Amino acid sequence: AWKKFQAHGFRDKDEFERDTVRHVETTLARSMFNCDETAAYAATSLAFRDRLITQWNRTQQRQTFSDTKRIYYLSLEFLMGRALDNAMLNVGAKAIAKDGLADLGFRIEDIIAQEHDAALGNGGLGRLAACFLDSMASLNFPAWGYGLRYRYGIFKQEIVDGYQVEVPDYWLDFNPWEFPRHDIVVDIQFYGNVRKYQNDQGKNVVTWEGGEIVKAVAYDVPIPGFDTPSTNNLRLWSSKAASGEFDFQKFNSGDYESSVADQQRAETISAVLYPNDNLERGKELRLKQQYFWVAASLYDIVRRFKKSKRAWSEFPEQVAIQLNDTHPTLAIVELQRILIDLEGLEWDEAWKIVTKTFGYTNHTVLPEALEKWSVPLFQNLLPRHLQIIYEINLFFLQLVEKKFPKEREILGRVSIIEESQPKMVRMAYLAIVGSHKVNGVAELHSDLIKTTIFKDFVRIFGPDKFTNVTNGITPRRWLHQANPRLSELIASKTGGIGFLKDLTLLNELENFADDKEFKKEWAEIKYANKVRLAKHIKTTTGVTVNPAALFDIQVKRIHEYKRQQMNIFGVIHRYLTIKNMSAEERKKLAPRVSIFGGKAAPGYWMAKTIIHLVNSVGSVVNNDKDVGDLLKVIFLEDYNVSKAEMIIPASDISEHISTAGTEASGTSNMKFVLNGGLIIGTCDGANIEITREIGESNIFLFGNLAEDVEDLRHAHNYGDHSMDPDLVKVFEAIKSNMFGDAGSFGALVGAIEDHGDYYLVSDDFHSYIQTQELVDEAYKNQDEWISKCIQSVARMGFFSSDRCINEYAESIWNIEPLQPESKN
Ligand code: 26Q
Repeated sequence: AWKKFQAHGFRDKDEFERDTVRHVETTLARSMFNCDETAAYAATSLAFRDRLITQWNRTQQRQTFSDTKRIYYLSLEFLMGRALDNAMLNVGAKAIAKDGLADLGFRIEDIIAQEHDAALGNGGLGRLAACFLDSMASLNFPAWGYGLRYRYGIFKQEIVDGYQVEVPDYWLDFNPWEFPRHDIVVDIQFYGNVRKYQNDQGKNVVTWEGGEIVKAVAYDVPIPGFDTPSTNNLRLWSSKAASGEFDFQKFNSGDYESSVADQQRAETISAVLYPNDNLERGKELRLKQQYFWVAASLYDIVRRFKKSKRAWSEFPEQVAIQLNDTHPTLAIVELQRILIDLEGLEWDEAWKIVTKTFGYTNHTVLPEALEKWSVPLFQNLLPRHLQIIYEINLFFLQLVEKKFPKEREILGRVSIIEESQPKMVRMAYLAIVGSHKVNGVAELHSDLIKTTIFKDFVRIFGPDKFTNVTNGITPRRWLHQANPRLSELIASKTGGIGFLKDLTLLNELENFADDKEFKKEWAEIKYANKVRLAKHIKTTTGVTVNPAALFDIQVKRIHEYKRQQMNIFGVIHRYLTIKNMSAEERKKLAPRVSIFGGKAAPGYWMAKTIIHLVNSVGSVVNNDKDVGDLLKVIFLEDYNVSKAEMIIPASDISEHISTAGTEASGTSNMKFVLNGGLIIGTCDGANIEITREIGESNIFLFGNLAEDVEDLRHAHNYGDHSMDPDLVKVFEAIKSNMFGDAGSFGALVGAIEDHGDYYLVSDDFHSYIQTQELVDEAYKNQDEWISKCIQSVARMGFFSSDRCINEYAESIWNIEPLQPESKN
């Protein structure tokens, strides 16, 4: 199987070496004698990039000539991580590169580690977009991603004295994976005025005039498929002043500063990724980013369609646009504007085309994350778009009125305009009205949106408009790349690497869940992965952890709903328990390492307090001689995609413990199980489907159910609730200044004790602690534990993003793959 791959890579290591040396000596203009790791990384990347470009051009040509439908995936976030390792594996030439680099005096791991993560995303939503690009290319779908080329991705996190400090992530210094397209530039308009008049033929026309123009410049990133020559495109837009470098007129008239300021203002649009995850804040610059990116992308898509000289009515047969959350919802309005204002179509005809083209994916039910924009802000920035939104709303409300003539109240509830002070545009409602399909990202989540936040819309449009597509992950990056030894072991038992293209082939592993030899190798690989993480912990935190201890990991964005606070309270409970034990009792305890990682949004005070508490508990526990190896508490700095690739394969148990009904899906739960770790979790998001697939006996579920959350919250607010006694003891310990000044943690404790415990930490604490004790017991029986892990992996086939993309293709996009041309 590997032989076949090499067709897209290098013939042999000599060819690889020749190309790499040539890039060192010519492209980089350096001599091989002073070629350091940075230069070796650059040259290796360029050598692989050359291979990708050839395949990429072929793929694009073929897609153009075949003239079939394309998918456009619009996402403000693409959390790609590193590209070189992925490129080597997808073209199937990593072994060759390894040998070649060794000849040149380098270890391939060190070269891979030179690359800076492309961190153009916050968390789950951004990484999902990256997994989808991998699957769409690997399945030979003609698909383009469209996003923003942020100069600064998500900030780098440093921990200083236990507190998070944010450092800008300037990542574009040297990026061999992007191609500037200085010939693909789109003018984007903001502000200005709308004028309506009759033209010479007596037709009513609308123009949008004046305001300011910013240029959008395209940068293309090749997306290689796995085991296929198909190489798709990710197009990222960068903003530039319309007047070029700076305004010469202003410059010559002596107004130098303001000419530079204009340029900087334009470049600000694509300067920085907003670091909020599941929180919206209504900043004008964010809306500017959205329109800038959406308008440039649609201009590009429409231009490509117009080349085909087809009738506009065929647009939805040629183009499917998927909206990754509401962030690109303006695309609906922009396409309607293009069709009626610029192309002269009638409203109804245009609107039919628009709604057939778009699909909207919802990723949250949290009210604070639902996007809303103030009408005055909109009016000023995008006056014509606001008019069109009002028009869309008018027609929509007329339809609702006709359907429910006796229900006046429904109109206010579903209106795209919220009648508040100021009025607000509800982006999710606009996205629903302007799309032909709306999907949630896991079964429970898709059910919840139908019965809660969007229930009126289900009555209006009927249930068929709403559907579920459970998330998935790419097994290429999250198994083959992150855990090569496990991938190889699986390949040896499932008939080669075919499982990486059809993950249901993992089923074969069921036969080895009790195979002694296989289990031994399995355990050795897990241990080696834990040793690797232990080394990383030692070098980054100075703490020594025992790789034989149970590694308990929670890595994800820090958020109250994800309940890292419950985890650390559980750790404190464990610490207090150990302190009260006799030496005899301590001997029976399973040693544990509690590992946390994740970024807090810079303005999210409570999340930052959680990080501070974890670090404070760590410095007490890790230095307590009584405790020794029995408990260590680690906070890993700057969690990102490349660190995830090292951390996830090293888990024994990982935590997915959100308040039931709050985590739309979660995707790291899938990554952990696929890498042979078990999980402790609530009945939330995709945990439920994971349980159904792998079996209840292979997962540690606990806590209240989503259907009971509302009543529990109600009880809290009416004083009908008493705090969990174990949690009270934990709070007493915190209040005794055991982990430093209790005042720093007052808000965290207060939110639970005095302010309604919105995320139900107290309600779930007891079952959480009990379930952790079950984990301790289960881990002592290593033989059974490993069997559970193997059985779980064997049943994870469903969670491939390939399955997920095939579902989108069939039920939303109505599109088929385009087989690549054969080599000859
Ligand atoms: C919105 C407006 C203004 C500024 C920022 C935002 C914003 C940015 C990012 C809102 C939300 C996000 C990210 C959301 C997210 O990552 N959601 C996660 O999506 C995953 C993929 O579907 C799910 O698995 C997670 O459950 C969900 O939390």
